[in-house]
Amino acid sequence: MPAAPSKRVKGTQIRRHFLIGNTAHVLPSPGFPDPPPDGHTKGWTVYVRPLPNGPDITTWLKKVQFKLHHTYTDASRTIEAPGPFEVSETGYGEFGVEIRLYFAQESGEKAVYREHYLVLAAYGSDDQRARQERENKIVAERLETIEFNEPTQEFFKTLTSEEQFNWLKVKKGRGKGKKPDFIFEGAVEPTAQLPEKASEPGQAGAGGAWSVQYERQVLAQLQQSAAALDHSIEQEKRAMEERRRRLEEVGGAIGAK
Ligand code: SLL
Repeated sequence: MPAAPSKRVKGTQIRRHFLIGNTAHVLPSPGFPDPPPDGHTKGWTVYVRPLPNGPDITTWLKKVQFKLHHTYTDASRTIEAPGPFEVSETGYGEFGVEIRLYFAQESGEKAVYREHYLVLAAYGSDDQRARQERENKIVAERLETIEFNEPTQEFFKTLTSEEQFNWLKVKKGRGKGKKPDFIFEGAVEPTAQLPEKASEPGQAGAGGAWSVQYERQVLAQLQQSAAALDHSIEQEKRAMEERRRRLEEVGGAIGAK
């Protein structure tokens, strides 16, 4: 018999940030069938990924279901941890990929739904489009946040464990007499929080644009709309829905810059 879910940690919320997005290439392109299937002009990958230098998302994310357009055979694709949580395909058209996130058993949380509308064509300023075409690579991704409200004690332990950073560490100094020393790869000290400032401002697609600064801007916008709302439970629910929608819009607008 499965163990009874453990007690919840009262008054605690744990938030995790991650990315949902897609890359796309004009075919033929390395890694995709050549010649491409009849009528297929683009190769793409839709994904759910950790932030660069963020904690391992598989501590809380155990399974992702991507539901593709019905023109695909086996439109429902399920990826189990450790992933990578991504699906690569070829095709001709854009559509909304339905994404379901399934959490660790001990969380006691139900699956959560997200959508990502594939971007297959170059977008943004003339310069940005020129670069995308030159590199034959389009990246359209947005910051997502998940909040675990009053996590179970067991889940809280997982979410706060040191091991979730292990994937960012590389072993150094394995020479004789030297103890293996774990160091972090990359310029940014790993953290469960967002970096204070975007490492490369405005460079969506490389993870560089997601920062505390950016988050504050988003939050400020959200607070403005939230302030206009009454505090009754019914209205708070509507506000939550509104925030989610705005976040997605802001994410989309950033991705489309
Ligand atoms: C469009 N509304 O016309 C969209 C439909 C269809 C996506 C997109 C090929 C699937 C397959 C494919 O790209 N489907 O032949 O396996 O833009």
